[in-house]
Amino acid sequence: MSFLTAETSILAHYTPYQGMMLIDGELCHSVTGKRVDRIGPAHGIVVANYPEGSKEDAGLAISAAHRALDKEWATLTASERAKLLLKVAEGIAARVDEMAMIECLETGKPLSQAHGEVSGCVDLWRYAASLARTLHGESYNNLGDSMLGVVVRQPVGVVTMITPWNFPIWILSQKLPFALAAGCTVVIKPSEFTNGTTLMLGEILIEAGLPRGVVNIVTGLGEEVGAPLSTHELVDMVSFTGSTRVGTLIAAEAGRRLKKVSLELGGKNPQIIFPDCDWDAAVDAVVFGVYFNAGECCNSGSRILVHKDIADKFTRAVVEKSRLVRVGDPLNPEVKIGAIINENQMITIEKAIQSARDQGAEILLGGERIPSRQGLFLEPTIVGNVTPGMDIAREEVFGPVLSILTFEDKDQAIKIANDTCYGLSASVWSKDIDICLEAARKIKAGTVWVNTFLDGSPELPFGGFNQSGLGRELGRHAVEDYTEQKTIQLHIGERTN
Ligand code: TXE
Repeated sequence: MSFLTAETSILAHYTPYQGMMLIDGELCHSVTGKRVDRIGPAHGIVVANYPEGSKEDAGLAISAAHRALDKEWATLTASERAKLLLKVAEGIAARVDEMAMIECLETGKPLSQAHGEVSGCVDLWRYAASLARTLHGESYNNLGDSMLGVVVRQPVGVVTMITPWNFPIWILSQKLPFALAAGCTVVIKPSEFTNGTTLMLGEILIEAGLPRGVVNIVTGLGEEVGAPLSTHELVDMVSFTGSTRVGTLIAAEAGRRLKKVSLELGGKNPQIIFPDCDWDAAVDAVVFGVYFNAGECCNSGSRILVHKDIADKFTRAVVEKSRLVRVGDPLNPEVKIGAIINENQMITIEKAIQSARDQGAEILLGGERIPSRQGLFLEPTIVGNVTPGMDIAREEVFGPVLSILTFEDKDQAIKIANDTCYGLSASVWSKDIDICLEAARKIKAGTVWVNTFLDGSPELPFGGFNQSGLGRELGRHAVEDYTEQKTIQLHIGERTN
């Protein structure tokens, strides 16, 4: 394993981003005026500075969103709304480099990956614009001579969005443009670790001409700002991506008040490798799948299930390929694994590795923190001799840590694949179409890839079974999730009795 160091020349010219919240159409400070620095996890320097919002700011933002619901926003045609979303897409496209840089510095992910994330968002906004124009209701002309039924879609109302730190602008873009396409108004609370791209998007929304109050952004801590966003009486729907622990809490609070909830939570995603797989493609997918975004990815391919006949050879191939994955400063173009988001997350990962050791697994590669004065780095880690009952096989680690399990036949592979509380994604690697289709049908996951991994498209719904979440984002129904259906029933003609 080799550690690559800083491209210091880039940082020498960097000025920390001074973000502002967005409430009622104005870029603003928090009510208290307090601000807080974000220290980048890769460089140990201040990379940005933000308002420290509070309950009061959350309340102001929710009221602004509520006021905006029935104003100009409600009167726009689908075509006008779509035009605005397309303008935002162009605004993001114009600032990709700047947004990618703050995303990289705040998350610690490689700049090239941050670049891919931000530029990918442009297409999400464009796709949502297309859905704005196809959203429609239904009519029923088969209810008897004197009745006509019309079902219209109306915006659900004020939607709050609480987002995490792993793909800050991508995850927000899976939600926000679709809610706007439906005609909702929104309050966003980004993760306190990664406000940057969300606040830049706030600036873009103003430039695009979004009416005041339609989107509001409040920065701050989860319990201080996030909690009121799921309990306030003027909030109609909460859309959350983050940990299963906080998601459960939010769903309980919102549920008690009968608010609509959508949740995108964790995963422990299996890749099942059969002996007849395309060997090189499968090895590549395993290595990419676990180290992409330093494993801080709900879709991370964190467990592989390998057929016993090829287990030794396949494991050796994955270990060898993993040795070539470069860890280090995310500004260095050769680096594929950047920094871990914060010390707490690093400790969580270290504990998971230790628990694997304690439970009898074997560390085949890595397993240690890389000493660095500036940042939080971990060696790419592979854990072998893992059995389905071990914590490392069942719990989300959210780090560059791969567990390798073996299976004897297809039925056992499917059983192990389904043996966690999650159900976000999975993949199957075989040239036998029957095996692939049977596994795809029987694995309980929101996405099953066949002979590929981590692919996606705005057209395809994304979300999980079981404790991986509630509801789906993306896909052609994504806008409908932000609507309520209303039945309008009309009596026609003279009454006969
Ligand atoms: O997430 P949190 P954390 C998983 C992953 C990781 C673990 C912890 O396993 O190790 O979660 O990460 C806000 N009311 N994922 O602690 O706390 C918080 O401010 C309302 C999976 O950072 O769930 C942030 O904006 N909001 C995941 C958001 O919730 C609250 C991505 C997510 O933070 C709150 C990230 C509260 N009481 C972590 N407490 C994925 N599905 O991709 C916190 N928040």
